[in-house]
Amino acid sequence: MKKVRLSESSQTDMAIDIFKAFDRRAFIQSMVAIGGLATFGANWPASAQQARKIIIDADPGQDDAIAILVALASPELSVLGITCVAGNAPLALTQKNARMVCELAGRPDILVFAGADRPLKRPLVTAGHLHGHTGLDGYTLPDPTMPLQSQPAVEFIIETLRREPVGTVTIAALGPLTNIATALQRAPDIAGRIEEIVMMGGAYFEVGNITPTAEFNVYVDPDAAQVVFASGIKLTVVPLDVTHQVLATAARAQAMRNLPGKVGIVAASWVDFFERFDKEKYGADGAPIHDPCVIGYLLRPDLFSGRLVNVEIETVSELTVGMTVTDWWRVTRRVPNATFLRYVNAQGLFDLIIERLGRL
Ligand SMILES: [Ca+2]
Repeated sequence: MKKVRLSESSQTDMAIDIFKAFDRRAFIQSMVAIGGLATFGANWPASAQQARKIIIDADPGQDDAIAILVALASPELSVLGITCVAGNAPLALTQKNARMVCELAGRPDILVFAGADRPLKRPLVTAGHLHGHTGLDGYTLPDPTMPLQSQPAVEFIIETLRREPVGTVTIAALGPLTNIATALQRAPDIAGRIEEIVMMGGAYFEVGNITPTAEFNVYVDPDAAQVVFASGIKLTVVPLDVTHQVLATAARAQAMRNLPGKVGIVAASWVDFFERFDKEKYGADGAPIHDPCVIGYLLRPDLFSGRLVNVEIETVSELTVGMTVTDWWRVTRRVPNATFLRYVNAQGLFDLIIERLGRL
């Protein structure tokens, strides 16, 4: 009997059709059957395991702030430190905002470090139009009293990775990759010690949100992104393709607001603040909640699916600088270097985010 072998592209077309036609369980079973998409469930549930050690590298930012809150509320994660970078707002604000968020979570013991105040090779571009003058507009929190660590962020990253056993520290990257790339350039030995980098950044099917082809975090420092994508480190990318499915609808924002305690009200106020811009921009029912998807992936990888593919960063073209050129259809022989996520169970993720915010 003659065997019919589906081409790669028809397999994936089938995947997408199936995704549209059936519920998520049927979709995943189909994916596993045809080998078209990988799903991730091996690390869950984590409650029975030792807490996973993470460094959060961030540029808070309202969505960074919610991500930090979810991480601090999650016993499956041990936050070794928060390293701040310029991005959504200048560094002086992002490091201050990170400390305000830790105090909101009742965790003034968290170590917060200041890192790069500008990209590797380019002038800083911020997103004040989205995040407001403070980077965290929407709810006025008291100025932090917990200290900023005197050690520079890059030194902390290097020292921590050299101190901890090989393969036991994950980096959750929520902003431009300047700190991480600088650490890798200064101490190449740490590349082999990082368990995984899970980053919010890039876009392929959803194209760009700061230029027609570029997502903000990669656009701000494409040279740093290039260093990270070429590092050989296990890399998981949470692109706009995923985050644009995770919308803070009115009902979800209300669920945050209904939580007992202050944290839910603050988080809902942040969502309200940037929602007005995003609603106008995308015409969707609610703003995408980008950075919490990274923490959500660390907690519940089974909610996501994607593909191990090659991703290259455009650093030269004026037209498309910062583009994550993703070989989704595997039309080149370039070596796969990143797991590029594509689908998420958005309601499952939101249920998790709200449940965790409710613990604070
Ligand atoms: Ca961010």
